[in-house]
Order: sequence, then C-alpha cells, then structure tokens
Amino acid sequence: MAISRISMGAKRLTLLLAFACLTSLLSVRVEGKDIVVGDENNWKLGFNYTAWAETKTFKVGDTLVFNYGKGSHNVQSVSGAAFKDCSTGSDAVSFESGEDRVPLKTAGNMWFLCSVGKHCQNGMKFKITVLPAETAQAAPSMSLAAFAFTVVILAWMAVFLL
Ligand SMILES: [Cu+2]
Repeated sequence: MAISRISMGAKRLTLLLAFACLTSLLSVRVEGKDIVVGDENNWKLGFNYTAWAETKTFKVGDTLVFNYGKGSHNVQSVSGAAFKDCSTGSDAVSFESGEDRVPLKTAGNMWFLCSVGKHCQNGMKFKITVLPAETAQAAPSMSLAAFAFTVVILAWMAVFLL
C-alpha cells in the first residue's frame, strides 16, 4: 500500500514538473524584449544612434524604450521620406513622456527622430528593420526542439505512468 501511495505522489510530481516545464517553454517563445535606445546613453545629443541600431536585432513583439528628461527631447516615429530631411510629416506618431515605450507590432522599416531644435540633424535619428518574430534569430529553432522533446516525454509518461 505504502509503495503505491509513493508511486502516485511521484507520478503527480512528475506530471506537475513536466507541465511547468512546458508552460515556461511556451512563455519564453512568446515574450518580446525591451530594448533601451542608446543602452546606457539613453536618448540624448552626441551619440551615434545609426551605428547603435546597426548592432541590434529588432523583432515583432519587442519594445523600444526611450529614456530622457521630459521636455529636453521627444520621439517621433516618422516615414522614410520625412526621416531623410529630419521633418515629421503629417503621419508622425509623437511621444514625449521621457519614458516612452514603442511596441514593435509589424515587420518592416521604422524611422525615429527627435524633433527638438536641430537634434535630428545632429544625430538623434535612426532607422530600424523589424523582423518577423519567427525568423529574428536562431534561438526559436532550439526552443522548438526543446518543445518537441517535452511533448515526447509527456507522451511517454502518458503511456507508462497513467
Ligand atoms: Cu532631442
């Protein structure tokens, strides 16, 4: 009797662990990351954001975070044409809280600039290419392998333990 009780407990624990494992794998796949523009430099004059952007990978689900003193700068999400001459155009989306979060919702190019004074002309501008969530990096294929492994383990447990 005692043995069967222990075995029941072990089965439940194993199932619970497998379920927790599966859940965490799934959540890792869906979560995007916060990308602080300029890293520790934040959003300011005297920093090369074009060069900065070229070192980063942006994908759907990520969020750009612009940190700056409210009132000293702003963030304008503009068209490619407006970007070229540092204008905002009529369809610009404006942010000015000083802690602006810009979710990257669709794949494609996005252009950002600061429209205060001559800040844009002086380097507060950059372009990014947002990649689809699936193809942004090699990691998802690893996650898929881990996911498949978990499914196999779960199937195995269903056959032998339940
Ligand atoms: Cu500025």
